[in-house]
Amino acid sequence: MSPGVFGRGFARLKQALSRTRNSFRRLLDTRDESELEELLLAADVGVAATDRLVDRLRGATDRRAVLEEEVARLLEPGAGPVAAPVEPPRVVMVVGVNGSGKTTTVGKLCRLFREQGQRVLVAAADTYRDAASDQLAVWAARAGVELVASTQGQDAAAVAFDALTRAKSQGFDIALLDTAGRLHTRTDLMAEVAKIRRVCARVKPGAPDDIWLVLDATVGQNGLRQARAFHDELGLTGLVVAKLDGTARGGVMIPVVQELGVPVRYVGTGERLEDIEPFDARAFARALLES
Ligand SMILES: Nc1nc2c(ncn2[C@@H]2O[C@H](COP(=O)(O)OP(=O)(O)OP(=O)(O)O)[C@@H](O)[C@H]2O)c(=O)[nH]1
Ligand SMILES: [Mg+2]
Repeated sequence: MSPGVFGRGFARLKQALSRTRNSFRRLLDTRDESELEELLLAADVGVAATDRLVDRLRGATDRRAVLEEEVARLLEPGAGPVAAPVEPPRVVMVVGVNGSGKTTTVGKLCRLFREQGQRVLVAAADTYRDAASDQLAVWAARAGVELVASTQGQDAAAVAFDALTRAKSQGFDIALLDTAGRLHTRTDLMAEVAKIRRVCARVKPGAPDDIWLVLDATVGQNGLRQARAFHDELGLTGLVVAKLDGTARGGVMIPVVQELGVPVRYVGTGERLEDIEPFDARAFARALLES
């Protein structure tokens, strides 16, 4: 297949996936099923997907093609950046554990949406960490979008309320909310993020339109636990998988998609503003398995 089929982002995706690809391509070297199981579990694809993949590989002749097809099918349900159209402003809340890549991802999304011609407002609803608002301000400036700043210790829900009110009255197309990192095991912090969500609905019924979890691809199996906790509390509408570059654990989203039904919307492939790709399950599977 020609390299252009999946567009310009494909080469970058492939580059970012190089370590994960090494671990997936090892699956092609063995027909020993217990070894296959071990390799798949080590790649963090989860028990259910491991069973399914081992099953499909049994007796397959073109093993690479079979694996590619199966990985694409596992990741395909609901995948991609496109979500149902909504009344503007589209409100997107970005959540996740500490250091997963939320603020960086929000910055990248600002640029992406702006390049699509959308008017973007971004809000610093992380009021925990020192200088969180300043960090976001740097990204907002790079992306060329407007910012609702905050100060440490301010009520994050109030920041969200102000931002959405402004986005609505000034005709923004999209409002992005960066939130504080929180451990999924801390019920008080999970309650706080649920409060931010409730406040959004007071400004715009049904908001947030999207709640995306930024999942750090390097965390492995713990990713499913994190995603489940956030999903139970908030009802996630998508995942952004950050830090795909430099990890061999890029299979981490498979159990999340399979077991929680939360689709992947974007992947982060580096630390720069432009290092983000809309997720395409077929391109991902191809990038993962082609030599
Ligand atoms: N290599 C790589 N690094 C990333 C990516 N996304 C984020 N990072 C790095 O991850 C680190 C944390 O990023 P932040 O965006 O500050 O993470 P955060 O989730 O906002 O952190 P808190 O707000 O403290 O919870 C930074 O060093 C980023 O450069 C990515 O896709 N690839
Ligand atoms: Mg942050």
